[in-house]
Amino acid sequence: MSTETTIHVPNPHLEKLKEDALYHLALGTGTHNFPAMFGDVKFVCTGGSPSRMKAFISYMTMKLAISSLGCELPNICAATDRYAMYKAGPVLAVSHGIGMSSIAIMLHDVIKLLYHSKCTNVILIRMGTSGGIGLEPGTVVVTRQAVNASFKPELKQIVLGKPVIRKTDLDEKTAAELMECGKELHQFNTVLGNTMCTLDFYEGQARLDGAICSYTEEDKMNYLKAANEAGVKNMEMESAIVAAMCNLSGIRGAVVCVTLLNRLHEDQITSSQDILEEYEERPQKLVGHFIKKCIDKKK
Ligand code: R2B
Ligand code: URA
Repeated sequence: MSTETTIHVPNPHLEKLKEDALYHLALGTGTHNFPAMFGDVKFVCTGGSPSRMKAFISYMTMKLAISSLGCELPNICAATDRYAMYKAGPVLAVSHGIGMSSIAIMLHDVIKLLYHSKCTNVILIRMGTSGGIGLEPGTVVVTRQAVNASFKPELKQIVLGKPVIRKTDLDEKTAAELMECGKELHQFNTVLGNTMCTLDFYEGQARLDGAICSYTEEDKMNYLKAANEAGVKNMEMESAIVAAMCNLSGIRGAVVCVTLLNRLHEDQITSSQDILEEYEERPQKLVGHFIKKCIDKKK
């Protein structure tokens, strides 16, 4: 019996489209042969910045010993500067910008891209940065559940003016395998826990250093401690939509973020550029190890 999981697009209107223009990726089914370009994709890796995705794909090219004939891999979405996309063998790396609305648009287009390409058994992983709660900076957090600002594992989206609640659990098996990879690498601390996904970096994450702040330092500390007691290990701005959209489209979703600071001690990110760059490489190393292991297992 086949155990292939296909991409699910729960949208009956798509069938009626003669051609599908993925506007924000500057790709379309009328102009590009999706199955030929992307049919072998098994891992979609996404992170905020285009340059981080470019660095990640060169790292994966080396790690998987994929020949690029000495050339830099091209940005597949070069006709737009909204997002950047690179491909090396079964790995697709796409940037997502900052925040849930930015990543949601990219995910709509990438999920349709995978569907039109007839991809199967796809794993999607967000690799990013975050603010830790009670963790040593540089710790890598593998997300179990994305939670909202009230620490609930749900995402409220407004559709046709009404709230729609979507579940934000991430794939348990992938999270466990990523944790196992953290142990094998043994290069930095990796923990499993809940990630709070916010709409804002400043007031949304209880900072005192934004242009606007409507609470006291005591309010801030009480909130962060309550988050910690509810199992929140870190805060960032995209995990909930990754979880919700992967759940709805039959994709195994994961979120792996390094903590840049301990929010119980500080609000501002003041580590040197060298330290921050080394921290940002950690999720990539973990995900690179995971992908290589998955591929080696299939051989
Ligand atoms: C982490 O870092 C960014 C904000 O600086 C945001 O994209 C996130 O989730
Ligand atoms: N990204 C966030 O969203 N918050 C932080 O504190 C650091 C990075």
